Amino acid sequence: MSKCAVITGITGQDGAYLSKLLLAKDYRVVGFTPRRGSDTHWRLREMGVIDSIEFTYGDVTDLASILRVIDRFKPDEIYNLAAQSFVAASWDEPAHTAEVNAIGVSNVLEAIRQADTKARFYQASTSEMFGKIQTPMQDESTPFYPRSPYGVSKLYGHWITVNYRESFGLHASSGILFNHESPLRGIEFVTRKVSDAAARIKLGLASELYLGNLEAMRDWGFAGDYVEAMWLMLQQPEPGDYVVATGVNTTVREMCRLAFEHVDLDYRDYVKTDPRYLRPAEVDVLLGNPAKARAVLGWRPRTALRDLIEMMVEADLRRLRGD
Ligand code: NAP
Ligand code: G4F
Repeated sequence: MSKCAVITGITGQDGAYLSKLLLAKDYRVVGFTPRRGSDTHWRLREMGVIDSIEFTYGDVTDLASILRVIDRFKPDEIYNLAAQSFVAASWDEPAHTAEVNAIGVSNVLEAIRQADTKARFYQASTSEMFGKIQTPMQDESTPFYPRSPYGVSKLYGHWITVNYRESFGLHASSGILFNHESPLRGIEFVTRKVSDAAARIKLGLASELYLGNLEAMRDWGFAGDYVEAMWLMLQQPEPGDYVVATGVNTTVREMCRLAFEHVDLDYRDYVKTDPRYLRPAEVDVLLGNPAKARAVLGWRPRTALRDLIEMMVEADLRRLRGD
């Protein structure tokens, strides 16, 4: 019999890639989504999976809605991707960020406990928890030092996952994923902001791009590769915590160079800085060590940054041309 997976945050970037992966593995995929005023399903449509997903209304801040989805679908696996995921916005809405990213996780775990189900649980943790880095390369044993309300809220989500695993024996795993991008990335994140701008400028639809800190370094990978690691974590006999990263980092400046070079432009002619995009506290550098994911899960990143950025610029060119 095919397995059933519930995905919170299914309408986000990772939700779209994970749905595609699970459907290809013959899962029954249930999307747990809050009711929104506007259409939030564009990624699932672009991915070509929307008609294969069963949707149910729910919000991770509402324990009853999680209990209801567990009772109704009896999932084998629950992937908690729901979040207020934009770091910059977390200083503007710290309480909401905590409600979704911290209390929301606690609610899903508590629902699993109360329902007394054997459902396996995945928590979408993040390299932002390392923040002001304590070691040049970060792995599962690196101390955390979050630098934003987002990072702080995610740290609660991570530790409550560890705690429910240790307290109640839940098969609950925490994936500490470094930045991962794709053509389905939200436009507010820097890679997509750059790929969209490079495409617009190439097509004569824009003439400049304003960014914040060009010297920040991130370990960027492809979302399509990273969702495989999520699934692999839940196939292990024992739950655990895993860093998922490429082991290579790059500045925002160099990422801009790659994007503009792909359309035969020099980023220095178009990219300007604006203090509006600087953060109250910055995460200057992140660099992950995915050795454990490689050894235990057999997981490897397959997409180099240049290929990823080119894929994103090409997708934005197609969208803007209406192809
Ligand atoms: P995303 O595109 O921002 O998607 C977040 C999803 O969460 C959206 O579907 C959103 O729905 C949903 N959501 C927000 N509030 C909710 C609530 N109260 N109840 C239920 N759903 C809610 O994020 P992503 O890039 O796919 O990332 C997926 C997860 O991985 C997030 O938890 C993120 O923090 C984490 N993460 C991401 C990265 C990365 O580089 N992408 C790295 C590490 C960790 P609406 O759009 O309708 O609000
Ligand atoms: O693309 P970003 O907004 O991603 P950030 O803050 O690293 O967070 C993303 O990755 C985390 C994993 O580490 C996730 F947990 C989180 O949910 C999210 O997906 O910014 C990347 C870097 C930052 O240093 C930022 O200051 O780019 C710098 N940056 C420079 N100019 C900019 C801009 N970021 C954005 N969004 N917009 C700019 O104009």
